[in-house]
Amino acid sequence: PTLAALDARLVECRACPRLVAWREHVADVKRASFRDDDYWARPVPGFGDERAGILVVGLAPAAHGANRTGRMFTGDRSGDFLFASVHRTGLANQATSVSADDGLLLTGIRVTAPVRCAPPDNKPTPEERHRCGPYLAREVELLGDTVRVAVVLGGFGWQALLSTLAEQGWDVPRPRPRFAHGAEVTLLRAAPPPAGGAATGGPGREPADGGHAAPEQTLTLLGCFHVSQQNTFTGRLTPQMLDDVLLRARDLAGL
Ligand code: DU
Ligand code: SF4
Repeated sequence: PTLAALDARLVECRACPRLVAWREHVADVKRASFRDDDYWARPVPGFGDERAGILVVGLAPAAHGANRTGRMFTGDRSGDFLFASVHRTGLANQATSVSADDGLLLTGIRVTAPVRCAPPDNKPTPEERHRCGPYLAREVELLGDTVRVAVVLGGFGWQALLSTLAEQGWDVPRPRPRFAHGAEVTLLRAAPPPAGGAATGGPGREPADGGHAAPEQTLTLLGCFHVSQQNTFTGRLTPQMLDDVLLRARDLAGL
């Protein structure tokens, strides 16, 4: 069970007929400025550090961005804005992200999305979100040892991540915490019972062997307006605002 194995399964997924049709249609039609590109036109894996302390959770691949380049947030204005900030805050080796082989390396941070195929109008349906959720759940699970902070870009990702975490046994309050720019919510998860351990301790979370259980795991969600042009061109999200969120994330992650 590795991230590479998860990605290998993910890129073969065709579970959402509407999104499969759209990701391939966009690749056939193309955008004039990219007419010489071979579009990826498949599900897009998470990208970056496999031992990340910070996970950035977006919405879904952009039709002519990640759906073209095959790398999350790569090849469009959203990615330009995001990676410039990731670089300014010391988490990337370069400020630009143009293609999957451009040499970009992320350190301490990873970028992903709750829906992995480009949706029409950037709007996945609730069913599509639900269907794709297990890929995010699995990714979070595989990062479990290291990830401390989730920077969540927009309300869609916020709701999707909270659902995923609730399913994985995190204590997510009801009613669910609301998305806002600057929202900060720390969730706890009790350590899972030791695999194959003496299951004689009865119910509850007490370790059966008297104190060798791992400490509770925590994950802090930081809300941030999405890096889409709707927000960045209008000044609703400024570079400084995003830098501040990423610096806060670094702090919380101990990076
Ligand atoms: O081939 P690989 O070392 O598993 O890396 C896959 C992919 O992730 C590559 O494009 C570099 C990127 N990456 C990164 O950004 N930061 C890391 O710490 C490790 C890999
Ligand atoms: Fe599969 Fe997710 Fe793409 Fe749906 S959105 S086809 S579940 S990868």
